[in-house]
Amino acid sequence: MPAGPLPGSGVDTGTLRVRRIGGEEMIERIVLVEPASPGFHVFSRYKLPRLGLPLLGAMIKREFGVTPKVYFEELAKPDWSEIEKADLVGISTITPTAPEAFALARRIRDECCIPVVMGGPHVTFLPDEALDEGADYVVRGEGERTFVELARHLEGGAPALADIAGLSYRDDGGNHVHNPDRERITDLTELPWPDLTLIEGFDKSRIIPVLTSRGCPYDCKFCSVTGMFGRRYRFRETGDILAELELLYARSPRALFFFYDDNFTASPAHTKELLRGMLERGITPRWTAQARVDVVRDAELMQLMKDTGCIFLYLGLESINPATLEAYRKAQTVEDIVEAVKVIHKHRIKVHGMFVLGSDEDDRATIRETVRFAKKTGIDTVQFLILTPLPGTETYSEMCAQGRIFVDDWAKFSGHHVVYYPAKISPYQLQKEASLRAMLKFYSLRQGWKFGLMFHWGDMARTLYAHRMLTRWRARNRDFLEWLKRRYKEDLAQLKRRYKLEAARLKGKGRSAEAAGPGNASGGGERAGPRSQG
Ligand code: B12
Ligand code: SF4
Repeated sequence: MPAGPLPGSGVDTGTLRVRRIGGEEMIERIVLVEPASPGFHVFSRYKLPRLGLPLLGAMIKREFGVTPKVYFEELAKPDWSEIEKADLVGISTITPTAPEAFALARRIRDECCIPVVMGGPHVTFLPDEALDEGADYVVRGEGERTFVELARHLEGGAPALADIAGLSYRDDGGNHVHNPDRERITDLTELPWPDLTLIEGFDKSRIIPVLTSRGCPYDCKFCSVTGMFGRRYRFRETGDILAELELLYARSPRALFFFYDDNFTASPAHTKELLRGMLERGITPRWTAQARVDVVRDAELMQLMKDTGCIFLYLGLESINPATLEAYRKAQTVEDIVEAVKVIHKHRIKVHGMFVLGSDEDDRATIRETVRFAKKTGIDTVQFLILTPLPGTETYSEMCAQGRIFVDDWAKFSGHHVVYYPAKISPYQLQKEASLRAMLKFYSLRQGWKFGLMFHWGDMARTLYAHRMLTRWRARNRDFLEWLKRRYKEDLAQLKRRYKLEAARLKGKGRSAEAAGPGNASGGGERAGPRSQG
């Protein structure tokens, strides 16, 4: 490759390396990395990679005939010598893993001079940040085609960078360029199956992820799925899914299959066709999936789910506060939730309830009521997440505009930390109530031993494990909790001062308060933007 700036990278190619074979550049060695989660979550025990990288890996194999290395850091740390030898490194990131992803990108930029491309939901919505933090290229949205076109470009062929839809990069002057968005893939069946065997260390995994659809027509305010994959369901053909399942089941008959779809039963007709096909072909692993509460409206669907081996359903319950459900635009009622849990249990399938606490309609009582509700309805496992303004969501845009986000460490945007000012409760109280009290109440030691006395060993193990993870989480996050507490005290003191000044002003005695003005009186700028304080 001729020396000089690599088109679009803004980086001198005297240093960026692309292999030259027979006079042509070749992208031969590709390394793909998904960073580890920055902290514990209730799934920490299971090492679950997203499907983006094994899918891109399969694409690269198909289009270039080369086998990339895929590292999911929770299973295997990337081998640095492989990275040093690579022609292209791809890093995938969601918001909580962004700091780790950026650190890796910077290290590769500084030490190896290999082109780094980043993709995934976080950088899709904030590509400028990624370009500033070590990425040479950012692939926004669905990455399959954009990534292949970029690799072809880096080999010295067409298309030109400016013609690659969905790509962001730096031009020769170092300015950020964002090409127009790429159309989403209409026929998912044209994609290869994610190649899980590419993931280092995945052979020991007892959970097999499968994806049958993309997109979601609902538009929950806190969710970035619609921005990423669109508001229209796109389904793979049933025959294609069955063929993939057959292969995976033959390979790992004892594994638990996890349908990663945001709503596995989005189209009951499709799902029933798939489940019937599974029964006919004898594909009956234990499986689990994410669904909405309306899954229970179709009795035949529920029966087929049971018959094919469904053991657990992950339900986005979000809240038992009707005002919150409305504010989230969840399009479900508390009655729907109660009915769903009842019917699913009738089919001897367990329920994992996912709640999002801390809307502007929630206060301490709502959170305590939610725990009571979860216990009373017999939900088997729960996740009380804290509302998190994730880039790409309306919640994020709204809170940024209102200056309510006060944490600038993306690793804390995990659903386990309060990063914004809630409306009816202080950040510290929300943190204490939702991530500690609520979770510890649900996963109490007492509950664990109770399960033991009933010989429910699985429930007992789950409860005790969750309890242990929570106490470890509390120990690891002591500094953050202390910091929030201090802030809470400072906020209270500030409020008191404001109140006093206002009262004095109203009584006509507050000449000094008036002189200071409302900006000074409120301690102006205390609610800093997301990237201004830690
Ligand atoms: C399975 C899943 C999980 C699993 C595994 C998670 C993991 N390893 O991170 C579990 C249950 C553990 C989980 C947990 C969490 N999750 Co989750 N999860 C998903 C889910 C449902 C599917 C992921 C998937 O495989 N998608 C399908 C593949 C094909 O998409 P993809 O990986 O994004 O890849 C495509 C593009 O992004 C792009 N791309 C991706 N990487 C790269 C890299 C390169 C180089 C290129 C070129 C392109 C590219 O191309 C790919 C193909 O088109 C998604 C929703 C969704 N539909 O994606 C949420 C999702 C990823 N999760 C999300 C969140 C918020 C979380 C939690 C924070 C919530 C929580 N506390 O439970 C935790 C955090 C975990 C962590 N890692 O820190 C958000 C992330 C949003 C954001 N802005 O970051 C999503 C999008 C859901 C949402 N409601 O918005 N999750
Ligand atoms: S939370 Fe679930 S139902 Fe709501 S938009 Fe996201 S994927 Fe769709």
